[in-house]
Amino acid sequence: MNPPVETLQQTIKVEDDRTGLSLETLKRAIADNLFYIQGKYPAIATKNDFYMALAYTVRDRLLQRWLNTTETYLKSKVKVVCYLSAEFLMGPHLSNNLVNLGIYDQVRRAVEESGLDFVELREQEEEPGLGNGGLGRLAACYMDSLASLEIPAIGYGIRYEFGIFDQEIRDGWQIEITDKWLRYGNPWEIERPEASIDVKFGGYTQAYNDENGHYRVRWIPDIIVKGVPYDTPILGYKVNTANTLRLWKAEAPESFEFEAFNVGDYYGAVNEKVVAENITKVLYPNDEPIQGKQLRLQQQYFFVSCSLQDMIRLHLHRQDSLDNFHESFAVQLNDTHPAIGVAELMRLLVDEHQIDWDRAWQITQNTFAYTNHTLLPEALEKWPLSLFGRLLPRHLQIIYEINQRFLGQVRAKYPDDHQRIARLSLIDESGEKYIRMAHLASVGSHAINGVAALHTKLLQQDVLRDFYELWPEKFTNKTNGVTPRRWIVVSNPKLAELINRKIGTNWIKHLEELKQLEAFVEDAEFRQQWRQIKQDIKRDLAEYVKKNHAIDINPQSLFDVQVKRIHEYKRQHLNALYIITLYNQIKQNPNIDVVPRTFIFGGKAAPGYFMAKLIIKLINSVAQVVNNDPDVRERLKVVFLPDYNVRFGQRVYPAADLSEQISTAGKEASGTGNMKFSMNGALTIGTLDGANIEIREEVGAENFFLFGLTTPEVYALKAKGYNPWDYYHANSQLKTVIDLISSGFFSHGDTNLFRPLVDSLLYHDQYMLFADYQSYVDCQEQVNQAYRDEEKWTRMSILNAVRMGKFSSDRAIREYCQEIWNAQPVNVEMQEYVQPKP
Ligand code: 9GP
Repeated sequence: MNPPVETLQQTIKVEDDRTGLSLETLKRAIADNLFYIQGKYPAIATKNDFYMALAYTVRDRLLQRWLNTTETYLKSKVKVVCYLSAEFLMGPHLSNNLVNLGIYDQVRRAVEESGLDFVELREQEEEPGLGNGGLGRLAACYMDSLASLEIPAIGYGIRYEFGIFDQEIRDGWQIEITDKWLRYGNPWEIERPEASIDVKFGGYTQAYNDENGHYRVRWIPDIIVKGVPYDTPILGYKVNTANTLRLWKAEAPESFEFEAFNVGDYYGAVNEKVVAENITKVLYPNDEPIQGKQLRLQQQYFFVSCSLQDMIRLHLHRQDSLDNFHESFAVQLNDTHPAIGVAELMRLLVDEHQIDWDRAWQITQNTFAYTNHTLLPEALEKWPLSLFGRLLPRHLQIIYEINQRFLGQVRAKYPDDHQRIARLSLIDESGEKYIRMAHLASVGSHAINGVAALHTKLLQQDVLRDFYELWPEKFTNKTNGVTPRRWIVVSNPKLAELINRKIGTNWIKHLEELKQLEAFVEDAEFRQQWRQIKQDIKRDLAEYVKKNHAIDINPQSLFDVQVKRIHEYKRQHLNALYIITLYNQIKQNPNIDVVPRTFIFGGKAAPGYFMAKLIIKLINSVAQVVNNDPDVRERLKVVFLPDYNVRFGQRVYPAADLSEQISTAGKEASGTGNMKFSMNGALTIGTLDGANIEIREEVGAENFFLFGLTTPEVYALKAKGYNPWDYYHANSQLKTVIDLISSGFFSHGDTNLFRPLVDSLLYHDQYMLFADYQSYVDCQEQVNQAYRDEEKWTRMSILNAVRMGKFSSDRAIREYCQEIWNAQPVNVEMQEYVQPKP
């Protein structure tokens, strides 16, 4: 038998097929899993079978840690952070687990020595796309940091059967394809039917007096749906802590099915099942008006109720009374999607556990904290009262009661300020009545935070101003962060290796230590190595694009990348206007000396968001013309890479030279892509928006390409009366670009195709592209000049990456732990592996 491998904090002492880390053991485990789990032998196995066998081999090596972690939490009274989120955009698990276990190279060798292609198997993994973008990916980064910092945590969410749609591009348009990520099974999760939970919907309430004569309310629902948990281990980086991501799947309770079946209503029984299972069928793409979407409210209530009932069960397993529930759990509301939790916890405490209202309210407020992720008014959730009352009659009563007590407090502080009272109310009564979920979250939480300094300031001044005036002490800022494990070590192994050679590996858990690399900025050899890595990755990406999309791109050109959701406020079309500007310059003077650039776009548009889809069409139409014009001669290339997702992000961030962060100031709450680019040595062209401001502060103004209006300037211009026509008439370059689009030049002569986009710019330009256009074009010229000086560019690139310490999600999580959750790390001791008794 081979000796155990010392890769982890503690050695696993027993070398067996499920835990062993020697090459021989790993090879045998893969072969065994192929045979015993997949039921295949190599000659008939598919690539996916081999991937599954490998994934189970890795999962086995997580289990000891996972079970020890769970046991540690159950045995002691540690405080557990519960991250409630309707989205977790985890991305592929395999590589991340290998890195965090510290066995990447060992497993890779075992796979290769088994005669298999490691990269090919790795690419088999279907990524769980259970989120739309930034908000869901942030939740995933935070899960990684919580485990790496050894903070007890559970991520609670929804196990959507279909995640974010797969995107195809046909004739330049986005086409949505259902994401069947569970088609071949998911080796990382374990179903726990024994821990299922019932959730009620609809019906009515009844008042009664209990045996002590106390007034009580009971809820008699129309239907009951069963929530079945599926658990995925989330291992920290080289620690024993493996926390749990618990996602709920909706099913019909069997008893209901049988009842109908027994009376001969077979179809009724099956229908019940269909209705129940619908709840967790599909992720809602964001940016669509969701008001009135009953299923969405059902989803939110379903996962929140399951999660809170689960917490109560866990709490009562450890202690007798719910009186100190808030000392057991810190519950973070990731945006307003789980805000119904405030009313649900009150219902559970008051109706089901007979705790009196005032005490229940203290517990509730001490339990919850709320993160706001957007200032866009259309994204602030509100539910029509009628719909809400039909689905959750008891919660409506509870919300009324919370509101009445809350407005009583407000009245006491601001007597006769009726407007303020109407503004603060949990119910919007200005027209059709709505429940304001951000208000429910704010009232029911002890802490409220934004996700970047500017965003928090704007929340305080604007969206939640009345709440800020009422409770300034509740507000804090928690600037977002991203995990360096996935976004450097997994995505950019060559860069990680170079850093390791220079300063060791401590930076992976203490990103601020990257600063030590500043000492090497003047080292020509180091700069050469840095450049070479970027070059190699760009070449790999060029090969990938050639192979998968049949487009030739020049790896020597400046890779200018904008990848993120497609939205007017993110202004992908401003980027397109610049491309057309450059194109016009070349057409006017075909021998002009321009810096060769490849413009790379990626991102999905919400299926119902017409303008965003038209922006995709515009980019592809411009690409068609530019890429096929002989005058351009390979100096400009435009590619829209379909189906941008976590896996593709891992490929593209390390390859970027320039990161486009060009939202209208005051619109992007934070951004996290901006951080991933910089960490991988891309320079940013950006506005003073979201976390860009803090990134620029950290990397230095001289290493950041800044353009555009500031937020106060945007507000002032709006107040003064913004007229896009003024810019159109005053700027001949801009006018030429707009006229060219209008003329049908990019649409085979069709002058109608892009009219909605052009008209929206000319007549409204809500996101002020015209106002920022010239500043953007000028700034892009500075980018060109900087790129011509290779050594200067490399220095800037290095300084960007090594000054990114602040943007590790570890820093963000530490702040949440200290300032909001009051949660401490807990050491998980590894138990000696116990062989099952024969
Ligand atoms: O738009 C914000 C984005 O700026 C931020 O980085 C991310 C994580 O905090 O959240 C996004 N918001 C949403 O996805 C929906 O509110």
